Amino acid sequence: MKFLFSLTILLVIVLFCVVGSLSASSCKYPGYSTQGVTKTNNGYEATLNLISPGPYGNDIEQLNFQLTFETSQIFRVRITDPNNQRWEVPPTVNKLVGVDPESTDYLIEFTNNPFGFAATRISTGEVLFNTTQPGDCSFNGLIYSNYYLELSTSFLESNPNIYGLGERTSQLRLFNNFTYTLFAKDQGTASTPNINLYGSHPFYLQLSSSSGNAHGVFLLNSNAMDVQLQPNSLTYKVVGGIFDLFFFTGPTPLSVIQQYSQVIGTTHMPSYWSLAYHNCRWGYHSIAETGQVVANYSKFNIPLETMWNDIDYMDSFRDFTTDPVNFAASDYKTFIDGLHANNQHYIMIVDPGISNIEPIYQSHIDLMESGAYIKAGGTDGEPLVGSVWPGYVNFPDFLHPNATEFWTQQFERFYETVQFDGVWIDMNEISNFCDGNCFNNTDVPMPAPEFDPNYPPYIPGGVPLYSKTINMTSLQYNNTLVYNSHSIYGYTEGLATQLAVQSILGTRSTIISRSTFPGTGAHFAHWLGDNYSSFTDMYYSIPGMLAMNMFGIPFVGADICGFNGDSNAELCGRWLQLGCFYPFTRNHNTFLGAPQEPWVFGQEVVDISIKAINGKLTLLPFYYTLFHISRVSGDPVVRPLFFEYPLDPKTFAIDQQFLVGTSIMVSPVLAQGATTVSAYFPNDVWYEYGGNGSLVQSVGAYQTLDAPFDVINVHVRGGNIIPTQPTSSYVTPEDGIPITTKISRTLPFELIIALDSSLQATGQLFLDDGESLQTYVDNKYSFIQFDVVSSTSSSVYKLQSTIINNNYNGTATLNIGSIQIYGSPSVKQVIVNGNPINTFNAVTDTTLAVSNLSLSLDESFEVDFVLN
Ligand code: MIG
Repeated sequence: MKFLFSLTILLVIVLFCVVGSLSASSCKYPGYSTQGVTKTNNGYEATLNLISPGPYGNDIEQLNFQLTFETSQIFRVRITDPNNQRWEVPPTVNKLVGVDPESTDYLIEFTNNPFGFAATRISTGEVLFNTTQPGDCSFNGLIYSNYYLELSTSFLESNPNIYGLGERTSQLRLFNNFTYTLFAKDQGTASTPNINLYGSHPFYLQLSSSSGNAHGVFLLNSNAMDVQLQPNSLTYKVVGGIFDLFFFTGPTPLSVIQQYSQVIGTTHMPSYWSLAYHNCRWGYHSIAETGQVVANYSKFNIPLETMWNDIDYMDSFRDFTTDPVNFAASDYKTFIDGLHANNQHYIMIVDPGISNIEPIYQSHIDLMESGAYIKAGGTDGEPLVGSVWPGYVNFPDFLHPNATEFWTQQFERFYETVQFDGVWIDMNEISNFCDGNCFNNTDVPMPAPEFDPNYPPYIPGGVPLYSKTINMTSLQYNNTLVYNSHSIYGYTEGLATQLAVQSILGTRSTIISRSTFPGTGAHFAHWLGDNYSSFTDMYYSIPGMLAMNMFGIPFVGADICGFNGDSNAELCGRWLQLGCFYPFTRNHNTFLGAPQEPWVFGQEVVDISIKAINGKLTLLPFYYTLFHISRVSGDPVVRPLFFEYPLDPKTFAIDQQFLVGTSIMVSPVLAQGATTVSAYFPNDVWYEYGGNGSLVQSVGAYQTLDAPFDVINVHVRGGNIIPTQPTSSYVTPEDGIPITTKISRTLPFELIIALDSSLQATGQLFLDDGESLQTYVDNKYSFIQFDVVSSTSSSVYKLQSTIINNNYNGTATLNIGSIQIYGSPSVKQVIVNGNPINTFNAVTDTTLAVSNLSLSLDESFEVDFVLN
């Protein structure tokens, strides 16, 4: 295969020599040619010359092509204009790898006229990316003009599995005949599926159906774009910037994401508490009402970790103010002090728009003094005026060097009144209630007479770019056209917010943003935006969350019980159960939505919520460990089934089930009225999680599982050890508040051991204080490895712990109280560190429970299970 491919290239080259400089293509848009590609120290470079103009004029005659080997599995291609500095995403966004590898897993080959490049996976000969225009002209050659760039690749196999290209509401595996638009926009997930939403993530993962190998491609570009998928090709149609592409050769889906994370940064470590249950709504009109909700959570014994307020708390919807009547400062303080006394937390919303209407207030004065505001194009630097909740506003310019100081100053002042623990940043696409510049339209003159950035010659998505946002003619720092920087606004706001909050709290910040861009996950988190209270939208939350995990934003979740519309007992009960498996678990509702706190639906939903939240608290050591692993290696926290079973085509489109880590499979009910669920079990060893830990008998097939209203089906994969801290050992004091993470993280651990068919299993546990900055870098953490080892011949299997790191000073106070073993043969004796014990019993023929242990986590231990 590879040989044939090289031969073809050779023939083509020979042909070029014969025909000289004449184009070898008779297609309309053959693109560029080169006199030759030069090998550099760690890659290739070439000068490209325009053969014939593209469809929109303003073609750049000469281009610079540069390919660098970043690592053995990552290479980067940059195509730039050597004579003109075009817009590039600021370097803060990506962390470059820049290692010159000694050998690479990929082979790069070129055609000179027209110019094209192809990357082959050396081990298999699979062509991963090939821009060479096909003889049938089914796609164009490279087009590179001022306001329009186009590049295509052909696929090795038709209709490949493609994932990514967000943000949108869509099934997990993308359609093969569809054009996906990428451009940050305030449109809710409840709108039409597949359209572009709040963030832009020009990354895709491609999985070969025949080999099970995966590779990934990231286009580092913040301009509006369409990515057109056809059965045999993928085409980027971008309205600006440069082609700056990163290629990841995998070959597993997991390694593709790890490699992508090497470029964009691995996740930030969330605070431990932020992984527990949050309650929010738009329409808690006062501190009294907010406080009543918190009190109700206590009254109904539902473990509430964090209470939120929406824009209701503000004075006339102005950022950094509080309503003097309904959220009076003294009441506010008393309320938050109360939360903190109960080990609960508080988060409120902040929007980017700063009110500029009379009476002018301090934040506006500060913004104007800082100079860090977005300016209306075509003026002498007048601030651009948009309209959001407070009315007319100006927007901070987070590319401006003064912006962070301005923003920090606002939060510092606000913190004197409101002692928040995290910040929710919304409307940062930027969302604008009128299109463009609604106050005056002074910014009509365009940067070039023939070019209106609101209506570029090619409009991705077909909708004028300024719709629902500010004019594309607006200017940020250094005369940056918002046309170019639009989709990184939320990302840059998040960075400033993170710095502000960290400096105030001195601990990890908890920032949840609506708009995101590659690199976001390294700094803050995301919720999936305005969904609808419907079973359909509950389903869409799963592919939404899985896609974000592929985009390096593992801390993500959807509005539980649904945002728009009214929820109901059945939907909310089901959604609470699913939502307690999201990494980010928050119930949130819209202003006019009927209340949807668990108790409004009666005791049954209250019970469901208690069980679901306790389930998450119980699993938090596992989730937290997954976040640590994600931070170190870039692994997703939740992932699609195909990540673990890339050779099983039945998993490729599954997005109604998902995995937590590699080892827990969640199969929720997503249909109204259903009391069973059809779940696929990949060919492996699976046990029911909880209950009796019974073995799933038939694998490699769909099974119908019982799913009464209060049950979400969860299974553990053989070969894994899951560290848990069951909350069942905690008794809520009669007049006290329900459990929070402050307590749950001190409880005795229970190891859930799911043995594989050779009686082996492995797992990890990461521990630290849950909130200090840099515990990993500063070596203030513990990391423990658990292994079950056995040899087929022996009559014993052993659980061993290995302390890999022991520098969290709370480790000694933690201990393992019990162990559950799924898949155990009959055991006659259990020996703990050499001493036989008798506190074990067979729950079933294959499930063994060991209780009354007290194995300190800061000492390694061994437990021997002697078989009958
Ligand atoms: O124009 O702050 O997505 O979660 O409740 C709506 C009010 C503005 C949109 C957010 C939603 C939030 C709402 N916001």
